[in-house]
Amino acid sequence: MRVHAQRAGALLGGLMFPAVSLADWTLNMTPGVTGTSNEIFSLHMIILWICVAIGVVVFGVMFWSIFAHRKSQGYKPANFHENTLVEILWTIIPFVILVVMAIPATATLVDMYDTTESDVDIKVTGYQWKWQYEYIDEDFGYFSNLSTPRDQINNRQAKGKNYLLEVDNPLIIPVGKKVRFLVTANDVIHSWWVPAFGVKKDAIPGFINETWTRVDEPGTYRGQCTELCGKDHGFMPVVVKAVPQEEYDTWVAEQKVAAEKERELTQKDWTMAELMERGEKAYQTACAACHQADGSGAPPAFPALKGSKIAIEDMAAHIDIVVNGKSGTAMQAFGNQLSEVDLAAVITYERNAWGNNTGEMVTPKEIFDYKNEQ
Ligand code: HEC
Ligand SMILES: [Cu+2]
Repeated sequence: MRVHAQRAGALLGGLMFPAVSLADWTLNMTPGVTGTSNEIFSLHMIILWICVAIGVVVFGVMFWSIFAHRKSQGYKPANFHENTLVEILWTIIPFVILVVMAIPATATLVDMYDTTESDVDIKVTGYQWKWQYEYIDEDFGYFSNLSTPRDQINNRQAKGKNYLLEVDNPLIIPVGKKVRFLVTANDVIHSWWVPAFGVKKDAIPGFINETWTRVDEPGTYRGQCTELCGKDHGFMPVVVKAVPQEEYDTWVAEQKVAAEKERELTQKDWTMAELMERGEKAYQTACAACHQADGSGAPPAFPALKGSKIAIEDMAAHIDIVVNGKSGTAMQAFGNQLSEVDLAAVITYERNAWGNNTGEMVTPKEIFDYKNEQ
């Protein structure tokens, strides 16, 4: 009740003293930072003012007519049917208004759908519950996971400034360049949305939707998945960092070197301790959402891995379910989502953590061979 009273008070205050509270009480949409978002914003304003003008004229005439011709003034109601002139007017005027509104709206839509002549192409894939970004012309890609600590989510820690709007690896794009996004999904329908860009595109398995943006101001822009996609729908934010071209070029070069290093790591001889350390990290980012940090799962939906038959006995089945997933369940195929090193590490981790002390390890090479045999 008190909260409601406070909010009502704030609203009333806001209406009475707009200047004072405008800073944190904005009723209007925000114009965003791209050409498209600004076009959408001005379209919204034009249409809004057309509606306001129509409202003022229609209600003005109506209230004035009612008032000026009231019964106490001795007016007698007219009693006629069909007036061709009036009927033609009230058809033509709205028609003209609609056409006037459709012209700028169509121009904006045509512009939004024009994905030609892009400078950078990025494939965006929605997963339960993260985004994958692949730089098509550059031959590398990565996953972008929520980075808000579980302790904040579970109210064991105060919530941070960008609570649920922060990720480990943001999408990096150059400023002033046309960036084309090819949007799709791997499991269920998601939707990639960055309000400041005026970009929102459904990510549908089996389809590729295109959209684009050009950001002129360097900065960090945040958005969210905006299609109800399951349990952690609210936990797959979008973070885009627009950086100057030189910075972007350096970053791309680094990513390519890192991707090459990762491929080399597959051939290295790994020790148990190294795999366990890496496996724990990979497990916390990729698996803990369902199987929990301590491997206890959330049965019956998500099985426990601690003491699970697959995790302590059948090694082949263990590799198979992690690499290929299990169709028809939430257990997705991680074969393409994680590197060979991370796959080997996470499987080794599961076979030895939480008292699953099998002492067995899987090497990245074995995973590499396993994948190639398929
Ligand atoms: C989106 C939720 C989800 C995520 C994330 C997830 N799993 Fe699973 N996992 C499941 C479900 C559901 C099953 C049960 C499938 C079935 O019905 O057999 C399962 C089963 C398993 C099993 C078999 C357990 C058993 O006893 O049957 C293993 C092993 C496993 N997952 C490992 C992993 C690993 C490793 C990761 C991270 C790389 C991971 N899972 C991420 C949902 C998930
Ligand atoms: Cu989603």
